[in-house]
This record gives sequence, C-alpha cells and structure tokens, in this order.
Amino acid sequence: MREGTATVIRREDYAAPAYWIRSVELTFDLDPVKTLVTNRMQVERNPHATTQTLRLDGEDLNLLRVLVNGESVSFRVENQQLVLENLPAESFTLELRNTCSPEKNTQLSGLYTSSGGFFTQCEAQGFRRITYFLDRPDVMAVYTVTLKADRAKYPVLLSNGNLVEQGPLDNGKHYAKWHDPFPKPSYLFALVAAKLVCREQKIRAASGREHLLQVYVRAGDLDKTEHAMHSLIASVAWDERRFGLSLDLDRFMIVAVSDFNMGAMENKGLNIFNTKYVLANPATATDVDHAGIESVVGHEYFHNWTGNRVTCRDWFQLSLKEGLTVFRDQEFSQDLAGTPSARAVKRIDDVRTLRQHQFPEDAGPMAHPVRPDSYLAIDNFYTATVYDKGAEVVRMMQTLVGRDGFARGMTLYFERHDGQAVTCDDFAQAIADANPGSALAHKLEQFKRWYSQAGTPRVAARGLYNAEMRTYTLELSQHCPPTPGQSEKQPFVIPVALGLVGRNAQPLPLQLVGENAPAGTERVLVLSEAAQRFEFTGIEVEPVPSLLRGFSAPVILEDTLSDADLLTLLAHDADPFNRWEAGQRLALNRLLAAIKGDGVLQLDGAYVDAMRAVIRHPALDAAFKELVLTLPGESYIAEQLEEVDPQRIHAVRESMRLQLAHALHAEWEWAYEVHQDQGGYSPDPVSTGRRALVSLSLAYLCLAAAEKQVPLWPGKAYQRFKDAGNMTDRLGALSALVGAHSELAAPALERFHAMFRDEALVVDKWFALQATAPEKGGRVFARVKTLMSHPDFSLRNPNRARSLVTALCFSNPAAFHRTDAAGYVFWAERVLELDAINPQLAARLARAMDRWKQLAEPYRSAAREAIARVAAKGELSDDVREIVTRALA
Ligand code: 0A1
Ligand code: ZN
Repeated sequence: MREGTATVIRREDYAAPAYWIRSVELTFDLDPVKTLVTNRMQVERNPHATTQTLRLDGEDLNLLRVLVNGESVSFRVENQQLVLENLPAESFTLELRNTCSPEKNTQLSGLYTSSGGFFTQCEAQGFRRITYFLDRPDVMAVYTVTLKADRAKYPVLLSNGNLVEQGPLDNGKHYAKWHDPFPKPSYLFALVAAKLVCREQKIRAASGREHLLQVYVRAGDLDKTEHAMHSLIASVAWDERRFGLSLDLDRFMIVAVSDFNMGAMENKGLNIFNTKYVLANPATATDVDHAGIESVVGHEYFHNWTGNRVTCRDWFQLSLKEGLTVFRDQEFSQDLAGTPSARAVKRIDDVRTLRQHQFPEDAGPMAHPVRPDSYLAIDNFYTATVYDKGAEVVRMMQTLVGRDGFARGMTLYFERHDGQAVTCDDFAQAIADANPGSALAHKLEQFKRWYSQAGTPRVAARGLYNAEMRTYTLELSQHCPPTPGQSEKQPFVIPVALGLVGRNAQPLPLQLVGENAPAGTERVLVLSEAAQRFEFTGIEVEPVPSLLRGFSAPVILEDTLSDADLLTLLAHDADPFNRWEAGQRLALNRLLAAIKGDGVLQLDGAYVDAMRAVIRHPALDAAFKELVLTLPGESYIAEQLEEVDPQRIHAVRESMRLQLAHALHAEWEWAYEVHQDQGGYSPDPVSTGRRALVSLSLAYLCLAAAEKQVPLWPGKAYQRFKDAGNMTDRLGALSALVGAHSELAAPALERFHAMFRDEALVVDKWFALQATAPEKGGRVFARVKTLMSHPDFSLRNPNRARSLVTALCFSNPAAFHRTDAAGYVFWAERVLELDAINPQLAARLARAMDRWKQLAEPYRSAAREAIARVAAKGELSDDVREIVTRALA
C-alpha cells in the first residue's frame, strides 16, 4: 500500500530546480526479488536557485551508498527524499547505490515484473521508485544504461536509444549497454528484460534515412503483430507528410506487456504498450480493437515530437503534450480513413467519447481546467479533460488559423522550443505568432481561458427570419456553470462553424451585413462576448441553422430547433456530423420526454419513418447509418437530467429499443442480408461499417424475436456465432444473444470461453460482455458477483479488473445503481481491495461515483454512505483519498 503524504501541489508554486542533472549512467543487476541499481549522475548547480540543498525523490527504495566525487558524504532521508547539503560549488559527480524489489511492485509504477519479465513505467513519478533522482520533467539528462541479467530467463535486454555494446558475463548472465543521445526527463526512461520475440521491418523515410522498426511480444503472439507494424509505418509516413516531422532515431521499438495501468507509454525509442493496443489478428480482435491499435500506435509515435523533443515544464502542463498528441492521433486516423464520410464517422466517435467521459467530468466534483491548478496525486490528472478536451482546444486553434496556418504554427513551435521543457502558453503563443492576422492572434489572451477555466460552456442560439428584408439574424450567447473553486467564468472564444439549410434542402450563401459578397455556404463565426448577433442578408427562404458543424467547439448547444427542423437537418444537412446530431436529438427528445413524464415512450411515425429512410438511404455509408441508429447511451441521457433515476432511464431506453426492433423489422432484415462480408477480413472503414450495421441489425432482430418468442433469429445468431470468420462477427452475434437474454446466450458464452481460454485479451471480452449486458431483474449484477470468483478472474491484472469491475460500475448503470445499494457496497469493497494493490487503478474505479449528487433517492443517500465508508478508511493512498474527498466536498 502506498500511503498518502497528502501535500497539495500548486501550479503557482513552480520554481526551477536547485540543481540540473546533465547525464546519468545507470547499471541494473536485474533480479526479481532484489535489483541492484547503480546511478552515477553529473550534477550542476543552478546559478539562479535560492537554495543549495539538493533533494532527490525516492520511494520504496533501499539506499546503500552515496558518493560525491567518489567520496562518501553525510546525508539524510526525510519525507521520501534524499537530502544532501554542503555540496561542491558548481558541478560534481553523484553516485548512488540502491536496491528495489520488482516482484513486490504491484502498483506497476517504476520497475516491475510481468509474466516473468522486467518492465518499467515511469510517467509520471515512477522513476523515483527505481532510484533517487530529480524526478520532474524539467530536468533533462542524457542516459547511458547497462542491463545485466540471467541470459536464459531474460534473453532480450532493451533500453532507450541505441545499443552500443552487448556480451556474455559470468554465471550464465549477459549484459547490454544502451545510449540515448537525446536529453530527456526521467519519466521517459524505460527498460525491458524478458523472453520476447519481435517482428521487425526496415523502412526508408521520406528524408532518405533508414530506420529499424521492431514490435516485441511473447513467443506465441507474433501472428498478432502485423496490424501494429502497419500502423507504425503509417504513423512515420503521416508525421512527415502532414507536419514535416521525421523520426530522429535509427531504431524504434514497441514492447507489449500484459500488466499495464494505461494504454501505452511513449518512452524515447522504446514505447511500452498494454497488449490490448498491440496484439490483433482477425480471429482474436474486433474492428474496434484494430482502430484502437492504429490510434494508440500513432499517439505514442507522435509523442516523439510532441512530448519528447519538446516536453512539459511541470505536470500542470500535461495537456501541452497530451491534448496536442490526441489531436494529432485523431487527425491521423481521419486522414487514413480517407473519404469525407469516413472522416465524419471518426469525428462522431471522438465526440461521443468526449461527451461520455469529459462532459460528466466537467460537471462533477473532479472538474478541473485543461491546465489544472493543483493536485494531490498527479496520476489522477490523466483525465478526459487534459486529453480529450485538451485536443479540442488544439482543434479550435486550427479552426481559427486554418490548416496551413496551424502547420506553420507547429513549425515555429519546434523552431523555438526543440529540446526544451515548456508550457501550454508557449504553445498557444507559437501558433498565434505564426498567424499574426488571425482571430487567434487578436484574441489570444482570451482564448487561453480554455486552459484556465473548467466547465462546459453552454451556447444558446436563436434565429429570426425576416421574410420581407430577406435577412436572418442569429443571436448567440454563452454561459459557463460554476465548477469547484471557480464560481465566476469569463466568456470564452468559441468558433462556431455554421451553414444555413433552406427548407428546400439547399445550402444558402452566407453573407453578413456589411460584406460585399457571400463567403460560401459554410463559415466560422467567432463568439467571444457573452452575447452577440450576426445578421445575414440575401436569405431568400426561411433557413434551418446548422450550428457548430463538425462539433467546432466543446460546448453544449441550446437551440430552439423543432422536430421538423431536426428532420430537415437529418435528411439534408451537408455536414455529416450535424446530420448525425439531428438524429440523436430526435431520439433524445423522445427519451427525455418519457423519462420526465409518465415513463411511457410511444414511438411516433415521424421518427420511425426518418430512421427507415436512413437505413434504406442509397447514398449513406453503413458506418454512418449504424451511428445514427444507435441510441444515445444511458450515461449520456443521465447528463441531460437534473435528477437521475438510472432504473427509469434504462426502462425507457429499453422500451424504445424494443419498439425500434419491431417497427423496423423488415429494414433490419434487409440491412442484415445486404451488408454481409464479401471476401476476406480487412479492418478498413467500409468493411468495418458494414459489419457494425450487420451486428446492430442482428441485435434488433434477436430482441424482437425474444419478445415474441420466435427462435428464428436467435438460432441464426447462434449459427453465425459458431461459424464466424472473424472476432468482430463472432462477438457481434454473441452480444446479440446476450443482449436479448436469449436461452442460447449461456451455451454460446460457454463455448466462447472454451475456444479462447488461452487468449487473455479475448477472455477480457468475455468478462466485459457479461458485465455490460442489459440488466434484467438483477441477473447481470448477480452474474458479475459470481464471476469475481471465476478461476480466470484476478484484480491484479488491470485489464482483467477493468473487464469486470470497471465495466459494471461505469458502463452498466442499471446493474450498478440498485435500490438495495448492493452495487455501491460492491464498489466500496473493490476500491479498498484494489487500493492495497494498485492505487492508480483503485482511484480510477473510485470515480464511478463522481456524479452521485445528481442521483434521485434512494440512490443518492446510499451512494454518499458508500463514499463516506471509503473515505473513513485510515490507510488510503493519496490517489483514492483525493477522489473521495472531492466527491464528498
Ligand atoms: N503518456 C501516456 C499515458 C500514460 C500516462 C500515465 C501513465 O502512468 C501514470 C502511463 C501511461 C500516453 O499518453 O500515451
Ligand atoms: Zn499521450
């Protein structure tokens, strides 16, 4: 257990360090029980510092020796720091020896063992769990690393940079020496010592330079590395093409590990990945998995410039690298998707993620600015706000300066800051300075409120058509609700991309009063005051406004569109994002009316006809149809309500699903038949979309059949499940059976487990599918409790813990929020149990209760009680304490 030290760290307290560490020589004698670390540093006093005391961070270490310029010196260890005084005036060598115990490291931060190998995770503060150091990102050093280990058990020895030496040692051991020429912060250090094999490929970059790309996995997994390698090659090419950024190393390695807290880590030249984001073949991984691998491989690769070459001055600037790199990986996937429609599908996916995770965060007790002001445990701030809202902030900059202008800004950013540790302000300044005439440059200080103010702004829109004058007046106003610690908000700079759709479905020319000519049929208005009016002239017919196209800002739009307006947009909007949005709004209006009303939803002909038209539409892509026909999720619906009754939401949404299943039965049959795969499996956007629509159709067909108790479709689904040629189809069919509570679900689940019992990532899917099944009479919750004692279940493996516990608590509101409070009791027990093993993971799970204050009784009181129970526990990690304290505040 990592016990809390409970000191709040504040952004305003930032001060440069008293010393710099210029170079480090590390030697590791690797042993799972006790690893010996020798750490020789070249240290230099910072002439501007106010103190001469050197304080090095260290956690769970056993210190053996401290030498300054080869002589032993006096030292003390206090508050997890090694304190040295009376040091030489300018520069000196500091040599430390310590041990640590990788085998005991269940937190998976620092040096740990997994499946008999050694791996590291140093972001954010894991390096201090390996040796004493100035473990902060503004201290950048050149690393030389020697690894010594048993040759038979650990044939592969890797670290950052280039391999400079290797050879045998006595007693069956061997060694490898690595040198990374680029100065880096300690969080980017990595080592791996394990029995692994690799797929490798030489590539020649556009610059002409040759690189060796390697993907390391366990011996049985080599047949699952092709997609990751393709994604890596595509990433290298994309960064050269789009931003002129090339790979700066001869060798670039990816290593997959099955015990990992997050998705992956961008260590310089040696990315370490959760197996989930590397391993895929058609038989074991779905289309969604393939897409996840493409974006995470891209993400980590892109960090090499945005994060590694230019890094963060302090952890408050985390979004400098994360927001920007998420933006880059999203653009990468869109560019690879190709067609405008496939790009829109990716954009819709990203916005759904933002709304599902970031909007609730911004409305709850953990709300924080993209650049936070304080924290207790930095690991708690790897959030949807820092990552996904941070990416939206970067995207808004691009919208304000244009795509070319943004690329110019990036170039200037690297010219100014390559090799430095900088701030979010530095980034925004570079983009603005490269675009002096832009709206961003004019309003830069105000724009930066996106970094400092938390909360999701609400934009209200009202349009007025004057038929006589042929004018259309659009009134926009903004307001941002208070968040913890920020009661008053100043107006944001909000780019509003818009078009006007004529009742005859034509896009209308957009000319503001005072302009000489229309500026096309789509443009970006900049809302920067609390309220503004925009008057368009030459509008010949009453338009329907299509606002915030492509989701041009991370805001909640409050407009006055009628059902008829939404139907017009769904049928005719030139912007595919808003077309989808109109369909979602139509569904949401019906769901909310029933939830707030008598709880009965009676589906109307207009909605059904509109959905029928979408399914049968000759020109729309299958992927897009699937998105339109997927109803808003229960958590998203909950976010639209003042007071939340999760059981009622579930009942109303299920009733709508069932009515859609019946009303569109013929359409589902048709869609199922005509979108079947032809030929072999490929995870491209078109085939992915077809498979998604087939699976959705099958789910509706099984649902309708279950109610009427006709076995035809469940039988077909079972057959499809058995015969499927790929995991996407197999899991789709299985999920249709499970989702309809078919009698065939149990035998299918059993068969699935028997088929894939040796594939850990597929067993995760098996757990997750059961944990997220639509609740019916408490069966799902009961099943999860039983599965906790399944021989394959363990809380120690993060993927497995997430597949069951996190899946239930976050993704199955109706199974989790029970009137008897059993879900909350389960949650509290798991949080405490996990906190003793892995505080980071425990703290993530703790956040399942973020929105408890929104709940109706009896949920609310029971939830508070469960959180209080966790908070009352004496020995909590800082990570969990921070979450529960904020929740109760
Ligand atoms: N920087 C990585 C993600 C990451 C963050 C924190 C970690 O430990 C607390 C581990 C990985 C990324 O953005 O991909
Ligand atoms: Zn990242």
